[in-house]
Amino acid sequence: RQLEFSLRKALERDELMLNFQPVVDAKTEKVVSFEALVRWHSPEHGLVSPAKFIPVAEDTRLIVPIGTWVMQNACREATLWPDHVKVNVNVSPEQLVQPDFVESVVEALSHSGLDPHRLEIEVTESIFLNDTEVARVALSKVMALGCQVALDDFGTGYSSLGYLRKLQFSTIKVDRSFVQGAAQGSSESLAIVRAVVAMAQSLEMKTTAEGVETEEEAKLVRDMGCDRIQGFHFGRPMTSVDACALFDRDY
Ligand code: G
Ligand code: G
Ligand code: MN
Ligand code: NA
Repeated sequence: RQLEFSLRKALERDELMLNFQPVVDAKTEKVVSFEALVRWHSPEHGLVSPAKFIPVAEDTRLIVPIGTWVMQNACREATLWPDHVKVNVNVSPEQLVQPDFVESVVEALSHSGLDPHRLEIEVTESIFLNDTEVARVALSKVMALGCQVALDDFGTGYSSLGYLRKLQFSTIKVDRSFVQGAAQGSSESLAIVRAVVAMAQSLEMKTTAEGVETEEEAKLVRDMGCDRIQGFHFGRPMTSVDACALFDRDY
């Protein structure tokens, strides 16, 4: 594919960029973290959405060097923010099961000087479909370094809940389909968000509501007990310069 050919060159031609989307505390609405989201400005294809090129990268294993690049640059960027602000980095299943994954995290932390406690890795339930034990061991090792691990897009995968007994995730991210469904009055979505929040609380995990676009949605998820909120209402993915500028104000 043509996209694949261009993507192979993207790293060496320096075409990838990171954007950062704020995650706020549900009560104080202050920024507690930024999620790093990769962007690709291709001379041949224009601005390509990660929803389009990440799957290509995963199929071709290009996700490994791209993921390493994202990890290094996200950690370095986070050192420019106040100490209480974390960085969330998405990690694909294929990346997680590389033998040198843990080493690459250690390297990103040591090169940047970022405190491991300020790094939260985001994985989806799909990591528990294949190579379950390899994934679990890799995550245990990064947790032992002091990093946190969040479960992204929770409820949209096909995995069982058994793995929740084996790994102490710091955070469950409630997928935006449930958040927006609940806000539109779907009683099923409401019930699901409530159940996820209750489950997270009893497992001593935090919840982040994703895809919050309006004040009403923010109020709803706050009232349902979500700890943190992410979504266009509090900030779109932005450049690192804009992310830093937020701290010149009252955050
Ligand atoms: O930023 P946006 O909402 O367009 O992202 C679309 C998808 O791409 C999301 O599922 C997001 O998790 C994924 N994505 C964005 N950046 C990264 C990244 O650095 N690594 C991986 N593995 N996925 C990413
Ligand atoms: O899969 P993951 O949760 O990592 O994906 C993050 C994606 O969600 C990014 O592409 C980001 O642009 C998108 N996103 C973030 N906030 C919102 C929102 O409020 N509404 C919608 N529709 N998408 C959002
Ligand atoms: Mn994510
Ligand atoms: Na998500």
